[in-house]
Amino acid sequence: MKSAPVMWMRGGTSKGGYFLASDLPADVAERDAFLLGVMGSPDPRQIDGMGGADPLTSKVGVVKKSEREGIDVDYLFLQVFVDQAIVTDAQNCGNILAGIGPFAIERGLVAATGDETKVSIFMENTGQAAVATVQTPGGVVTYKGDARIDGVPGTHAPVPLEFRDTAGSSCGALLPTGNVVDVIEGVACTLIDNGMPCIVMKAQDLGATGYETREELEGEGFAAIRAKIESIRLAAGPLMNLGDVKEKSVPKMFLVSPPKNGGAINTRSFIPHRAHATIGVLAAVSVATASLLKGSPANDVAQLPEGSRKTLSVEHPTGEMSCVLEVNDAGEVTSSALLRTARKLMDGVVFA
Ligand code: NQM
Repeated sequence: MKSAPVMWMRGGTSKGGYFLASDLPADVAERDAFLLGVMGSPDPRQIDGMGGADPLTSKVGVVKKSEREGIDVDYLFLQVFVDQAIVTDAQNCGNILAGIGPFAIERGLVAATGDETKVSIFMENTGQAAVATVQTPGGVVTYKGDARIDGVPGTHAPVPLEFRDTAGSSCGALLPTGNVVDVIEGVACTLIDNGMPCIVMKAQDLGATGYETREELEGEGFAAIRAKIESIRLAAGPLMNLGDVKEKSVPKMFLVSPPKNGGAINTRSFIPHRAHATIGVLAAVSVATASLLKGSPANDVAQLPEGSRKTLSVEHPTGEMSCVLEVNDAGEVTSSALLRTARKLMDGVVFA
């Protein structure tokens, strides 16, 4: 297979190819070989493909009409590595998720229901559901609007996303080791999964400030800290029920510090080797959840609002992401909601 219909979209602060499952080879090896060719991987510049030489722009959403009760479409996320010949479904992606509702309506998998259309999406990577609300004035998807998210210039139509029961999405439990804190290589870590497997550590415990720019995090001056972070990640993978994570894009690694701009917590993340320009969606939910756990490194630096419905502004290198968390009497997060936007960039045929 050398070509396939595709829509290229920005979803949140990520970008990638959106395919109908029926337009890709059913054989996984064949599909992955095709997608590597589409993105131009492996190559740090992805010069011979559509990828943007960044894991955040080397992403794929595969969509089909769902046969599940109460669900409109099934969404499989695939991360195409930039400089290695790896395509993995071992992680989900909440940013690419933001484009799934509009794509499903545009491709006729879901009918618009008025000025707004709710699309329920089964996330195949983690076996959980999300609901996206898409602006469809006059029954047609619009990408134009007044919503602004940090990390994306301008304003666009809002795509609110709601999640339920994301705890243990990939690790089987919110805290896969049963502990709020595990000390790995002398560093206090929270190993947590509320939609995305994450390891949350205090920046200062690694000798960082936590306020570095993406360039500083990826620069020579940070190499020793990056090596330490990777060795913690490799040790933690099996403890999180993820097995050997050497060739996996999870767990994501977080350095947290006190908020600087009136938010709840400040973050810098590695996903897991490149530094994130902003923050992942489900990763933000997981870190926000960690900040609620008494005795955790995140709790130690966080400024938390009161109440059972908490809006936690998670600061990141280029702004913040507000997570609305519903918390039950036991202090557990039962649902989360975030605002994203998305935009159709092109619709056509891609060649591998
Ligand atoms: O955590 C990047 C992104 C993500 C993932 C990554 C994401 C999420 O910003 O739900 O959105 O962690 O690889 O697209």
